[in-house]
Amino acid sequence: MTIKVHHRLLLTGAAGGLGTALRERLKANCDVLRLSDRGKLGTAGPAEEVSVADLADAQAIYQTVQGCDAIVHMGGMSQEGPFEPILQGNIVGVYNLYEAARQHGVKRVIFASSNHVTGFYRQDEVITPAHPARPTGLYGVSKAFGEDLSRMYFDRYGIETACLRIGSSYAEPTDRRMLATWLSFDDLHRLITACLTTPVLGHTIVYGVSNNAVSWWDNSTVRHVGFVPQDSSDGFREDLYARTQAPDLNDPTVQFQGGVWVMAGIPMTAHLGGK
Ligand code: NAI
Ligand code: 15L
Repeated sequence: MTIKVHHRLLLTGAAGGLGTALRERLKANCDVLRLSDRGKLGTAGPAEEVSVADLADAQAIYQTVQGCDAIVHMGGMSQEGPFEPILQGNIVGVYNLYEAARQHGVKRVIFASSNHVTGFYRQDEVITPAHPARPTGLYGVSKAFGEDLSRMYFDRYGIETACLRIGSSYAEPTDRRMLATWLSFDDLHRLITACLTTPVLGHTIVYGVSNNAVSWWDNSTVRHVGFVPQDSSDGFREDLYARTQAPDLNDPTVQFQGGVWVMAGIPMTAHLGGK
C-alpha cells in the first residue's frame, strides 16, 4: 500500500527532537516536505522546502500553510514552564495554525498532543482516549486546549484531526516510567502514517505509545486509525531495573502517570509534597 497520499506535507517543529526524527521518515509520505520552525532548519534538501516562522505570528503561519495538503504539527513548547511561552506557542500558535488551515482549505492535521493531558490519572489505572482530561500542569492544559480547538474546527469546518497523546518518544526508554510510556521513532512514524492514510479519520484522540507490556493507555476504541505498533520497551526492562532504584510508592511522581511532571512548573500544594 502506498503511504504517499499527499503532495505537499507541512511539518512544524521540524528543528526539534521529533521533527528531526521525522524529517527523513516523512519524505515517504509526500512529494514535497515543507519544514517549519522558529529555530534553525539548515538548507532545504531534495524534495524539501523551508519556512522559518513563529507560531505566534499569524501572518507568517498563514504563508507557511499556503499550498500544503496536510499538516503534521509538532511545533510549540514541549515542556512544563512559565505560562507566557506556553500561551504564545501552544494556545495562540495552535489557533493561528487552524485558522490558516481553514483559510487554505487544508483538510487533515496531525496534532502532537501529550500524555500530560491526562497525567493526573494514577499509574495503576488504565484509561482510554475518552477519559476526561486531568492535565499535569499548564503545558497539559495547553494541549487540552489544542484538542478542544481541533474538535471545534472539525465540527464547524470539517478539518479532520488526529490528536496524538504522545507518551515518551526518544531513541530508547531511559527510566522505569518509560517502560509504560515509550514510543519509538519508527512507531511514531507508523502512527502518523496511519492517521494520514486512514480513509475516515474524523476527530480522533489516540495515545502515542509502542507495544509495551506495561501500559496505562487502551487504544482499542480507536482501531479505525489502523495504528499497529511494532516496537516495545520490554527488551530494555532488565537493564533499566539493574541501573535504577526501586520506586518509592509514596512519591507522587511514581503514583501519577505524569511522573516528575506533576511536580514541575507552577508550585504544588502540600498534598503533593510541594511548598
Ligand atoms: P522539541 O522541544 O524538541 O521541539 C519543539 C520545536 O518547536 C522546537 O524546534 C521549537 O523551536 C519549536 N517551537 C517552539 N515554540 C515555537 C514557536 N512559538 N514558534 C515556532 N516554533 C516553535 O519537542 P519534541 O520532543 O520534538 O516534541 C514535539 C512535539 O511533540 C511537541 O509539541 C511536544 O509537546 C509533543 N510531545 C513530545 C513528546 C516526546 O516524548 N518527545 C511527548 C509528548 C508530546
Ligand atoms: C511530553 O509531553 C514532553 O514533551 C516530553 O519531553 C516527555 O517528557 C514526555 O511528555 C513524557 O511524559 O515523558
